[in-house]
Amino acid sequence: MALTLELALNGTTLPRGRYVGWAPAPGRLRVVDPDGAVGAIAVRLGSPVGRGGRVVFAPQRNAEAADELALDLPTNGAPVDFWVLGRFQSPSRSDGDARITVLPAAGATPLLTVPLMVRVRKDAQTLTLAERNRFLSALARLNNAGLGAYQSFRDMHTDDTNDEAHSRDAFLPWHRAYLLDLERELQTIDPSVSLPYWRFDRPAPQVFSRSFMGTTESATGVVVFNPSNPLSLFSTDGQLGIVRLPFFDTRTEAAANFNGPVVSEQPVVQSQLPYTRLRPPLENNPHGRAHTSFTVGYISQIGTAVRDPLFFLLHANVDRLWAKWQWFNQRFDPAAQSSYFFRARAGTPGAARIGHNAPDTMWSWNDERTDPRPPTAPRTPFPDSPLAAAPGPAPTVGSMIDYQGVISPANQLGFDYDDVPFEMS
Ligand SMILES: [Cu+2]
Repeated sequence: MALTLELALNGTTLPRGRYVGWAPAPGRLRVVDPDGAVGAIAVRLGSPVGRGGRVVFAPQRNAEAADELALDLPTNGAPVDFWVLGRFQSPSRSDGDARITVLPAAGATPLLTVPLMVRVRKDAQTLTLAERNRFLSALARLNNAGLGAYQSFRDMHTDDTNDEAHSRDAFLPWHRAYLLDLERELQTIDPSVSLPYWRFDRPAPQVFSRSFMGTTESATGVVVFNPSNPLSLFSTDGQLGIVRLPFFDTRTEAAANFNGPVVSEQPVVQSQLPYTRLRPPLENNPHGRAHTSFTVGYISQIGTAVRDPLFFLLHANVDRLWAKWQWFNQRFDPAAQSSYFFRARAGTPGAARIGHNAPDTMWSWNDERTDPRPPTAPRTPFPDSPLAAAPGPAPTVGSMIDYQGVISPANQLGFDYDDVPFEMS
């Protein structure tokens, strides 16, 4: 007989729930065996300083978070709820390298220790070798030398599906869902993986190396990998390899095309324009310019871009810019004109093309295959997550806006960027 406690994270006591980002995750603690104690047991939650991630705690979702939280646990087993948040700028480097300790009110010996991961999307240039290799292995397994589910991602981003995702307002929400779909697939393979982003407004020599996304060493643009790089068997459309010829020097320069370098991040993030006026310039430069900073190759054209997995690192940075703009300007309300171009359901007067209004579901997770939608729906349904109920099997455009659950906790999508905090309005 001993005092026994049980801690649940994200609604489960199983390891699959032990991942948090910057947004609050629900925690629940209860006494399983009081070992003869009666009434309530006073404990403190903490997260020890170590080499990895750290978390902070809040008694309510909208309360200030702190390094410690005192709780009174009823000995009758009634659960006590609290919230766990990754400590901003203290992300994990590996699975389970953060810890929640439950300490007695007095004393330093934990009654319970639970490992977890502060898992956020990071700058690809800053990944540890282990982080990089886990990402590459998961990506290569999703591709499975051309036989895996990666091909279904490639099949949903073509010239024929252009209208669903580009040149209109759902450009950002659609690609946010697309990235999250891929990331959830990668996390099914290895839950410690998150999608890294390529900061294309800075030199990223680590990213363009033979041991990461590969280098281009001739005018053919054929990408070269180390033989040990899992991506060396990367195949799409039944063809081995990637073609990518940069216009800029990948060792020393930010992305640039013949018109000059991509716009830097600050003016994008700090723009106070409403969403409808932010989206077109952002889609053009930096997004379009980053794509066309490769003069030859898959990534420079919409119809072939996803044949190069660098696409997802590029788009993670586009999505990060939007997320950072949302945080900087507090633009999380899908029903506000400043956050998104909210219109009536498609078919009613004044509505935009179907798939671009906030209440519309997005192809191809919605299984809609009749005109004006494309004739196939390769990614139906949207994958679920052990950490977030949203966005559900057929995400709407609007479901992508409040990704941290700032306005409504139920909207939380379960991802964060290393440099974009969670902040209540
Ligand atoms: Cu696209």
